[in-house]
Amino acid sequence: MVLDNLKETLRKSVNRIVNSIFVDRELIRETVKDIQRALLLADVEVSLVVELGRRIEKRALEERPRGLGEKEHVIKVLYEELKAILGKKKELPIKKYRIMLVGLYGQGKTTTAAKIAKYFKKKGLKVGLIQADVHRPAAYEQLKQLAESINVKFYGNPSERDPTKIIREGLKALKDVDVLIVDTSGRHALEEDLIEEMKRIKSELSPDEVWLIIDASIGQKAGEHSRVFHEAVGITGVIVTKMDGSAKGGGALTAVAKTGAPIVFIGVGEKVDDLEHFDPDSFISRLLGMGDIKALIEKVQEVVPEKKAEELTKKILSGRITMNDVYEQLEALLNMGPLKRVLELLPFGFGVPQIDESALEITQEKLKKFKVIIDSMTEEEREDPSIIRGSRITRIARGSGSSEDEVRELLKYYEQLKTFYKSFGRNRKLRRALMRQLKLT
Ligand SMILES: Nc1nc2c(ncn2[C@@H]2O[C@H](COP(=O)(O)OP(=O)(O)O)[C@@H](O)[C@H]2O)c(=O)[nH]1
Ligand SMILES: [Mg+2]
Repeated sequence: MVLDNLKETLRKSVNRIVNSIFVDRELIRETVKDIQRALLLADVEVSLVVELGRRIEKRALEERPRGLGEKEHVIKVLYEELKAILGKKKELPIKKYRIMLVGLYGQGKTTTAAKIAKYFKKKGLKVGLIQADVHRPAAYEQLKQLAESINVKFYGNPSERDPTKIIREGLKALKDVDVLIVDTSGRHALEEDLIEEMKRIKSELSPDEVWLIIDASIGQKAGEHSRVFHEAVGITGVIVTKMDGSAKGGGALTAVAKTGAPIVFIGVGEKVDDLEHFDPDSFISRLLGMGDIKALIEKVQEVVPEKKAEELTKKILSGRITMNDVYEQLEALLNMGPLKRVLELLPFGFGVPQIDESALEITQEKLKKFKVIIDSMTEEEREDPSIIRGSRITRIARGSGSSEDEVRELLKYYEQLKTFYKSFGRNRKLRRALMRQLKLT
């Protein structure tokens, strides 16, 4: 697993906080020390670790949690500060898209090209791969076989020495694909002729994205690595591979984030499915083992600024939830069981509003299926599921390997949840409690 040691320490820390009778300076100091030690073991840069510890301690002790319990406050600070050192999530638009992959030998470029192809294919898009690595004779066969195994289009020409010609021909051969992914040659180091070659390919291809592939085992050096590639050819994102095998993953991730380059994906194994869209939010939640309470902390307990609180209340009261909300809830449900229990954790001190429970009781299997289907939706569709009709249903079904009926079933589930949320709005007692919780009255 990714960063096992760090995960274990973080979970222990969260548990210690949760189980403590009260939160005092000593508890916070000890927690911070443990976390710092684990971060250093994960190869995170010393000054970053020191600074992080300082901020956690300061905020945990000095900020006055308005409406939040002390323990929740400390956990929230941990979560926010850890998240901050991982940078921002990179959204991946679902549209016509050309991606050029760059990087040195052996970093995982070719493997990752196929993984990305599979990722977009699962979104229901037509994907094509081009092999423009003219330096490694085996590269052609390697990518061709991978392309066949995931059933996406492929173009390459093992007898051509000029990568720009391959690009030109490839663009013609694969002109009907939505997402085009181009694998390129590496070198042992960032030499002049590699820079030259990358620039020529880039100008021939006009990619929307240039992603640098970095092996996590180089640790903190990933920062400098990312910077020099950016200077040479201009990168729009980084993919850190072999996160499964390296103890230095923490160093690689934080060093890259520090350069300001977004981390797009992480590679977590040798198989084509071993790729994760990188999201600091869920990454940290998982490390902390709080996938389940994250939604609660964020949506309800967080003492949000007045304006955001208003938005949130309106959203809940009007039942204007998105598929992203449903997705988060599914995660919680998969972890914790019935929605009823999740709701009981909400600090309302009231019962759960009257709902038709049978409507919300669905099998774990179905929940998992729903998650896969939501994975195949675009951001736009997740925000506004009402646009999902006709050909969109077909595309989503194809991308997620499910039937159109299953997609419709999820849409129905979504409508039920919406109605359920609206019942917050109709129940005056609950409504008042919610308003009070959000400090609006
Ligand atoms: N464990 C693990 N191995 C990986 C990952 N990504 C790539 N590899 C392996 O790294 C080696 C080099 O990969 P390759 O794609 O050929 O690198 P390239 O030279 O940059 O194209 C291969 O043995 C891959 O199976 C990953 O995320 N995890
Ligand atoms: Mg390769």
